[in-house]
Amino acid sequence: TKQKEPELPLFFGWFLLPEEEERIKCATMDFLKTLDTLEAFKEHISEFTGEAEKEVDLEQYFQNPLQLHCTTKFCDYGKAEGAKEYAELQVVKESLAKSYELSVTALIVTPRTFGARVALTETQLKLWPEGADKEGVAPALLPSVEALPAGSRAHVTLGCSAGVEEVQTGLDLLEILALQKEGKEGTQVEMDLGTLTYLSEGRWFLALREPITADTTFTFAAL
Ligand code: ACK
Repeated sequence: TKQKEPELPLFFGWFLLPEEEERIKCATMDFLKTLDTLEAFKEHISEFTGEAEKEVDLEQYFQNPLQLHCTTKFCDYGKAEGAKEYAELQVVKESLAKSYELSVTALIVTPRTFGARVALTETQLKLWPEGADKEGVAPALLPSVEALPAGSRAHVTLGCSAGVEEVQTGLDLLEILALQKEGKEGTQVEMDLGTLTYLSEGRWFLALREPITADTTFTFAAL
């Protein structure tokens, strides 16, 4: 008789503990509330609204994801390339259900997504699949992404605008990092939380003065 293949999840990743989720959501919402009142932001408002002068309430603009997490491997129930190989890695099996502290070092806001950049430790990078940074990246952006350190795409999606999928957050983050590397930074604004930089086409990057840490569990999405 043929043995049934073990089923693969939608994705593996670090999932924020419920109390941590609340704390991160509050802190990051406060930032959104401040951002849409800044003159520098209002100057570029049309990149969000499609027309100048129109106001935007960023808290309403972004829809919250169900559970805050940092994806390591998107498996798509086994349909994604390398899904089975990842699930079978010794380090993955050993790390399941273990606790990890993630460090958020920056926040990004674009007309599509709102996200937190995660700086992975050496230990955490062992769970970051090879090639994950460039998966689904547009050919034009590939050379810049390949020049970034492994794990550059690591993030927590905090919200997406209507009709945008969560996968976009990592792509927006990579684009911003590539622009920064090319020195294409625009207006800078000092905020309580850190330095806010504008990177054209409605892209904003807040480098946090103090990283925000979050306790997580490494596991897979049950859905
Ligand atoms: O914010 P995220 O990392 O973006 O969390 C979700 C999670 O998997 C479940 O959908 C991410 N995701 C979706 N599709 C892909 C993909 N093709 N490559 C990498 N990550 C993906 C999404």
